[in-house]
Amino acid sequence: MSRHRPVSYILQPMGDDEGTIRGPVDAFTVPRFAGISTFARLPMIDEVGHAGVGIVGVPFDSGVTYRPGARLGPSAIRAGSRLLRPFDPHTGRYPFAATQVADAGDIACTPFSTEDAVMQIERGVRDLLERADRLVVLGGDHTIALPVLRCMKDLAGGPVGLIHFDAHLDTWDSYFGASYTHGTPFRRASEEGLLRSSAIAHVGIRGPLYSGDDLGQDEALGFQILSAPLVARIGPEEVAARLRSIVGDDPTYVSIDIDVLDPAFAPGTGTPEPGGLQSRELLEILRALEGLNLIGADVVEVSPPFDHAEITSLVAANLAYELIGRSGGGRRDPAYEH
Ligand SMILES: [Mn+2]
Repeated sequence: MSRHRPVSYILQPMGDDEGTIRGPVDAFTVPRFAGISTFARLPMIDEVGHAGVGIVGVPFDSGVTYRPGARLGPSAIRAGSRLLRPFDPHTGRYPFAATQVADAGDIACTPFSTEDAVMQIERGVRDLLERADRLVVLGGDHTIALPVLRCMKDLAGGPVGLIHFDAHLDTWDSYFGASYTHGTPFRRASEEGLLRSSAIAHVGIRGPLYSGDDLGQDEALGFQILSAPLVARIGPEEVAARLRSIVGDDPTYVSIDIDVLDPAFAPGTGTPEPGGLQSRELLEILRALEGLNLIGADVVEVSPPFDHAEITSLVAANLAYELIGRSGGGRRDPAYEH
């Protein structure tokens, strides 16, 4: 069958059974700066029917308390993902080759009502889970984690563990009387019974709080905290080991607020806090979480208007790449020893 295809859709066949899994556009045929930006230049989900891992954007930022702009996150992360290559030397695997990974586009939601948007996002994620086994979600502000977690609970058949990378607790009760904001998703998720309270942790917490009681209220929900100074002290491998002992082998959701990174590594975000993780530390923690029972994941709070030279969207794309690797396994290169 010879059918004309636009040059940007020359996709590399991948997988053991050559051709059954469609990989990214071949960068040796079409330069990285050409063509339409899907995540990592992967096919759209409509082109493959069903995906083992779907990448979906949620361009919503009406829940922010400081700088806006995360609604532009998904498109910037896709642009930042053009440099990703198909082989991951840290794991010896091709993360796009064990299962079909595809870009599922964006979930459209209203920017004018946060309550309506939360419902629309939940519906969108539920619909998408008919077509994808696992999701990596690109935000958007952190509000979006709540509707995603509602769907994760149903996907897992019960409350899920949570590894939450963030400068902030995001377990506050409300802002200006509003329950659904980017500072409250994990309080709501706890109240709704979406989380296994014995298997939830924050990583990278730092900076000033409203009161000393913030930590007490957070602890009462069950959260354990691996603060940013602690991460620097014990290192990525020990952080990952402690996280594994907290969440165990049961289904776990990973939520990455890009502000967990120091503003030097992620300036393009809404509520930056000095003293954060380095990109290298966070990437190494994610690599060391190999074997985690990952039910789903997000990367949120990338705000391109405050970014410089794509610093933030580049690291966000690489974090999503690691999350895809932890979601689908990836096919090992038998010839690769390192
Ligand atoms: Mn957050």
